[in-house]
Amino acid sequence: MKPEFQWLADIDAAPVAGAQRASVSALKPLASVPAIDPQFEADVLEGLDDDQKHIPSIWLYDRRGSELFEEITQVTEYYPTRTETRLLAGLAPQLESEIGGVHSLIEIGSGSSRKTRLLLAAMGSLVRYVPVDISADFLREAASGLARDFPGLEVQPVVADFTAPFALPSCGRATDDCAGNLGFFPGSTIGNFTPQAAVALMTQLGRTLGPRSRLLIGVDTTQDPALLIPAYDDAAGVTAQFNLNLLDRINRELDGDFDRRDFRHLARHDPQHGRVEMHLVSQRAHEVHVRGRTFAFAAGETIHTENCYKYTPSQFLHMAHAAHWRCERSWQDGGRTGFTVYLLRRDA
Ligand code: AVJ
Repeated sequence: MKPEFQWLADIDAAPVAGAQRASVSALKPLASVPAIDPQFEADVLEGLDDDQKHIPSIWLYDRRGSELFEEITQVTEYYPTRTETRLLAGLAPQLESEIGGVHSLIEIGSGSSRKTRLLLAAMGSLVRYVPVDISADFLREAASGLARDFPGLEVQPVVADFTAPFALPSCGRATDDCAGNLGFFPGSTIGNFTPQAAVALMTQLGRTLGPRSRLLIGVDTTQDPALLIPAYDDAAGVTAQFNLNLLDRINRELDGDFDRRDFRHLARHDPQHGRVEMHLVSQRAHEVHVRGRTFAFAAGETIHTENCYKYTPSQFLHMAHAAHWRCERSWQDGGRTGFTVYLLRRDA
């Protein structure tokens, strides 16, 4: 193995990220009760106890966080969304002839489902849309909007943490008819995962989607700090609000007493890991309480809240192969970002 891929050395043995987590529940049209999530509590209490305080980025996406992320996708400095949307608009009309007989589109971490419309409009063979997202209310709204606009389409939302194995709802077809499954994992969300976790996730998605299924996945490759830093620290401060919302969520759901004025948003580029990191920086020495526990902050101490890896094509293809996917086609942005959409196929 070449040194640049040394970090891939032991990924084959890596366990599925978060496999111990809660399982899927079907989406029910209930009033939303913000139940306390024991995993959230455990992640926060453990993460704040570490030398480098950290909280897994999945917890940024409550209702408010998902709304703020949608706002981020609209700010000028945030190039990934519009770059990927442009790529998808170009490739969508080619997909149907490229891959015939696709009946189900399964979107991983669906958010507002905006990019999905491009695919649904271009692929007449699709009869079923399965959006999978952790934010139930957000998912419900996006799903009902799509069901309204594509009346012939069966929409089957799944509320799930997709980092844990989840089952696809039955599509009433022969169980081995997976060649018609097209997974859709846009937004470079794969960048939230370390190389090991990304391979584990793609392996698990391959099992869920089934033999001979496909995966259309967007991956940001940008390494230029002049593009990256403003994208993760926009002038209007939307990304800062998104990051700080995590403190409000802890206060609300875990009896915390964070004062967001004591923290500042920080985005920093780590060229060695090829990633952007988001942190919340304590502005003074102080103590915070969560669930009756006390956590001390030094001035300048940070909570690491997100990693956004920018995988190069060779890194990404290495990971895809390790997860038993092969590349059928790819479409790369010709501009400064190098953002790439890959069409992967699972052999068996
Ligand atoms: C949702 C992981 C794709 O990494 O660009 C955007 C998250 N965080 N701004 C990204 C994010 C701050 C976003 N992903």
